[in-house]
Amino acid sequence: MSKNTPETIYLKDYKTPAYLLDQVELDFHLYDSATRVSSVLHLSLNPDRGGVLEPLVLDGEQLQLLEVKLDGNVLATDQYCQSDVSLAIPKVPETFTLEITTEIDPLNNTALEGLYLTSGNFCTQCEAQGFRRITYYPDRPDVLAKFRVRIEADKQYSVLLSNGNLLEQGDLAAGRHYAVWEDPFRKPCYLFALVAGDLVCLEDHYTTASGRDVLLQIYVEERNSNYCDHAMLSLKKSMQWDEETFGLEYDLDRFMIVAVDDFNMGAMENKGLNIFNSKYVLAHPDTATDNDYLGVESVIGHEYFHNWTGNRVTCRDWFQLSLKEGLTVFRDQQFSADMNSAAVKRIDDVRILRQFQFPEDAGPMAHPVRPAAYQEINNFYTTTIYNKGAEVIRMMQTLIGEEKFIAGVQLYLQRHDGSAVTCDDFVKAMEDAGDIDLTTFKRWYSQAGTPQVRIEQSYDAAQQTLTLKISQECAATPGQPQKEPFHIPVAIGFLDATGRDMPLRLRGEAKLAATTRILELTQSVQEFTFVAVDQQPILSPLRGFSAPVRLHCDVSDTDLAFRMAHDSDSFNRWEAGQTLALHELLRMYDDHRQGQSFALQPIFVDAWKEALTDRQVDKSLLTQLLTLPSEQYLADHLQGYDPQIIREVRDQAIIQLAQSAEPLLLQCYQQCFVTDTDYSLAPAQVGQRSFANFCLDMLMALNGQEIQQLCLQQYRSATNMTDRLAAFAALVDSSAAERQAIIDDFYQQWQQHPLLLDKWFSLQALSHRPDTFSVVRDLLQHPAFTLKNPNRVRALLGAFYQNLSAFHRADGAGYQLLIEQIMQLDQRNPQVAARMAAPLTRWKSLESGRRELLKAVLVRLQQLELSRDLYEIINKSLS
Ligand code: B3K
Ligand code: ZN
Repeated sequence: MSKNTPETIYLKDYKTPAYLLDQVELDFHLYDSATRVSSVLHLSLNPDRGGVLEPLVLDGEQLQLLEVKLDGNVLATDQYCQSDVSLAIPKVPETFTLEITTEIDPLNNTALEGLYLTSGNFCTQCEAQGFRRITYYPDRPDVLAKFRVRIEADKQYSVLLSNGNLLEQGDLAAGRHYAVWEDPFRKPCYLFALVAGDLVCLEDHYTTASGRDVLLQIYVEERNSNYCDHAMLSLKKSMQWDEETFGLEYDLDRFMIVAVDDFNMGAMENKGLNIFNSKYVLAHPDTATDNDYLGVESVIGHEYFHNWTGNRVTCRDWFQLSLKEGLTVFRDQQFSADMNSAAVKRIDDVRILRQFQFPEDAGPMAHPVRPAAYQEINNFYTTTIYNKGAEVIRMMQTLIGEEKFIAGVQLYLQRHDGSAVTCDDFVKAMEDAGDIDLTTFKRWYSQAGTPQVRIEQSYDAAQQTLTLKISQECAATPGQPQKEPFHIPVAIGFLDATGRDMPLRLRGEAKLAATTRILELTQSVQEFTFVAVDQQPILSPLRGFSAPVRLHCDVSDTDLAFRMAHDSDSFNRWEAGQTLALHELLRMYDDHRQGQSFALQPIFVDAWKEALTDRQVDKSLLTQLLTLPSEQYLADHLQGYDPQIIREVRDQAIIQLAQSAEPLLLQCYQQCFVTDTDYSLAPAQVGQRSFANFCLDMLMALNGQEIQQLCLQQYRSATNMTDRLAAFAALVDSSAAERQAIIDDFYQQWQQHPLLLDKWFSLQALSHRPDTFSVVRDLLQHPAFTLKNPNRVRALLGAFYQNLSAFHRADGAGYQLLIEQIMQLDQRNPQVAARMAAPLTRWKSLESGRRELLKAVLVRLQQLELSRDLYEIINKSLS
């Protein structure tokens, strides 16, 4: 903890490493609170640095140094300098061997970085800078080495794992045993992993396209051994998909996954030994929902895909994080789209982008996809790096086309296999494969902020032309007062009066062409004129959400309703409905604020009811079409928003829709509720469940006793967790007489399942009931609540702050509650504490009363002793 302003690291200061590593040998003597780590590092001066001998500086934090030897000689304490964060040896030869022995305390490692214990098992997390908590080392991603690792531990830790191939294992005296692993691929230390635990192993095999046999292993605690089938299946699908789509095969003989309960994020792509938050491995119909299943599939895919995009080709420095994360998120999105409903996946991805990334890009933590500076790198594992980074990759694919994009990825991997590179290197490969100049496009990497795109259309009936005037601008973000225009692919289509797509022809083109057209915007304002447009079309702009921008386009609600019913682009059907709903809700918000009555207009209610009866569209998509925009999305469209008004308006709209369609909703529910089939993840079945549960949820808003009984019945007789949890969520949010009994029942039944207990906490914290704040306060005292487990923290506190009106209470009590928890958490786990602080940073967008309260709280917080992680967030949010 430090109150001194932490050092800022700048991209412009990047220098190649002074010394390079060839080979690393690590020897672990595992003991819970006194693990001894011996390393042998074979180092040599980096020829790039001009042959000048420099002091050797190694990174190291929270290590007890026992001994240093240089070329076999023990160094006296005056031959090296030790600080809290480094070990420096002023004089070293050009090539030398360093042997270092340190002692660390995994048991008391509460930050969950480096080597720590979780449920009594050892595991590691080294990205971004956790390896320096294991031993002194050049802890930077551009230092690559071959690792050989020996692990020695008590036999109670029956499984001893590290990266690569198992070379030998055996027994030792005093109830101990050992294993030796070697990873043939050079890697940066952030990809190092070690696991030692009492785990069971589930095995399968995969034969690669070239006929090699790969052993697949999933390691879990015994109690979880029945919950791994879906993860294994997802892994095999990922391997096959990467071969079929990108021609990429797995490269080692063994691929291991270990599931642990205490993990700061979702999972980690360590070479050959992925370590996962158990949330993204365990799945069974009794305990996991459809969304959990999809989450497992996508994270297993994501980590597996990193083997090429991240591990074989890695990042030169942490500013390039999106090089691996944006690209790998894009790849996992494509994978999920191919495995399930592509339209629904796209809608989900855009929803996430708007819910989290757009607010980030408009707030004090806004940063480019490739940031220019940071204080704490862990704060930069953001939705901008990940999700906007994926959108940037997607735009390149849109610009050059799918085939050339695949060729570009392959070229990038061939060129840079085994090295640590930059985002520029990736873009260069795309330019070469796509035969395109991406100079302007690269501004997406260096400029933060969400561009605003405005489209104005004018139709000339006499000339049969339609002109689109498209302009763009981007508001200032911290440190970037002025922006240059972005290169934006705008996919558009025209609908005729019957709702059919019209072929498009730009002025100067010979013939009518495809019905979706990519317009490339590279300047502040541009005009595009279409000819042979024989009737005034209805514009379908930004199809598939072809760029991460905010679109402004003057369209009537009638046209939106028409597009919601007819657009051939599924994404834009959904988008039209969302825009229509947004207009309605914003108008209601204004009415409410002015003390007037507020209600949806009949045109919206009618369009919504018509969509409800659509038999053509698949049910997952239908659920998306019918779901109103989130409270956060509304907040994002208001200056100085009042979360309470947003809540009342949106809830009222739901009640109005449910009232006007009650019999229909009941009918849909009864038709779609699946009772007699075996649980499967087939898209049709998933769609039916989501639609039936959506209808149930809408009906429950009416608080009728009959529907409550139906809901209770669903809760009690459900044959899978998707249906049970949907009923449980609706009951938790209701005033049903049985409500508390059901909450208790769920707890009794599932308290042995941490992941279900997480849901039990979350759903109570997400409730729209007026007593939610005091419920959350009580839950913080519940014996099952603990700050030690990140999942539990996210389940209760993370859900609570997403509950906008409960969290942003007018008296500021929500802020106080969160801050007390964050301050305690900061002592244990700064990384998670800083994440939990994200909602506090958005104070500027609130109405003045709450804004001042929240600001005052932040100012007080700034005076306290904070971790570097939390300090950066709080400080930036006030500057
Ligand atoms: N690369 C890891 C994230 C590491 C986060 C460190 N604070 C998981 C992933 O994105 O695949
Ligand atoms: Zn990743």
